[in-house]
Amino acid sequence: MAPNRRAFARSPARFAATTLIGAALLATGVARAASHDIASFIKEHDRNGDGVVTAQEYQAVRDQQFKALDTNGDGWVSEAEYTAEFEARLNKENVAPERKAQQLKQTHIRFVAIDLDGDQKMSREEFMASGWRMFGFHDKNGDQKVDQADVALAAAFKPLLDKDRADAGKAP
Ligand SMILES: [Ca+2]
Ligand SMILES: [Ca+2]
Ligand SMILES: [Ca+2]
Repeated sequence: MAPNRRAFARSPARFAATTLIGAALLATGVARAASHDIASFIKEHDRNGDGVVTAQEYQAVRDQQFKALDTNGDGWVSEAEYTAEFEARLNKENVAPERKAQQLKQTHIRFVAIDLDGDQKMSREEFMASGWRMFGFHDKNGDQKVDQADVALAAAFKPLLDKDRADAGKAP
């Protein structure tokens, strides 16, 4: 780990970013949506359409995404570039204005979380590191592939996670 990254890992900005993301994920019910999220992840990254996202395939798609995000081609992605891409997607999907404003706020939180050293530039390394965290999160059985086996695992654990949550809500 680079020293500047280590410093940021301890910094209040980093803490605030990860806490906000945690809260946002809980609010949207990440456990409930886990199996659905993996299915969308496969749809978005399965380049050859065999239903499996290999690590190599993911790397290639992620590389392409970074290039597309870096619209002025200076080798890093600014928050403006990052937001513009997301906003274009929301516009295409005809998202309601109030939902759009909320989503753009999330975009800022995501940018801060990906920009590990806090220099306001999303480097390729930072973008890839964030991608591998996501890949690892979806690869439930840890075989370096994301496929239906991971969807099935997430679906199988869903009732357990839901039960934990229900129990947590009960008085002791
Ligand atoms: Ca594939
Ligand atoms: Ca950075
Ligand atoms: Ca897997």
